[in-house]
Amino acid sequence: MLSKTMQDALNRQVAMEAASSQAYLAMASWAEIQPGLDGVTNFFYQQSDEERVHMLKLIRYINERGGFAIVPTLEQPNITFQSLQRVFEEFLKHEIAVSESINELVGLALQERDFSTHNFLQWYVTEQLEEEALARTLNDKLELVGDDKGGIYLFDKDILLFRSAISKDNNAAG
Ligand code: OFO
Repeated sequence: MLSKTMQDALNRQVAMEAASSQAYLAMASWAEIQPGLDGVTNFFYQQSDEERVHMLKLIRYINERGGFAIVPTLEQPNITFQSLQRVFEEFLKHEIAVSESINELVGLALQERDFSTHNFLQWYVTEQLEEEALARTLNDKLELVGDDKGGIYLFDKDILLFRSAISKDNNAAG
């Protein structure tokens, strides 16, 4: 059975994953109305779907452990961006905040001697490692490209390949 403290903390993470899904959905929608950003658009639609899956995993886990998962109210995320660079800076900032939140949860699970939750959270630890690495790589690439239109064209064309390359590397390392 989950302690009340652990349940509340996991429910806060449910809200954070839901907010991530909304934030990335807004990025997808913004990218979709910019000319020529099909790759970025697909990337953020996929990213948004993944965050929903992360939220669902938490909901199922909380209920499975005798708790009650709360479906959260959502605030409207940022819906417009000054540039592609701003979108990816925000993406990285967001992923760093999620990693910090997961680390807090892991610490709490240990403190509560809740080893099932500690074990469950390891999946999120690995996922965050991957997502932060991906967000950093994409920011580095955009910095190299600057305002060069040809570079942005190639970035957009290859963005989904960068993601699969990073998850392959991490799976091989793991
Ligand atoms: Fe939920 O995976 Fe990153 O944020």
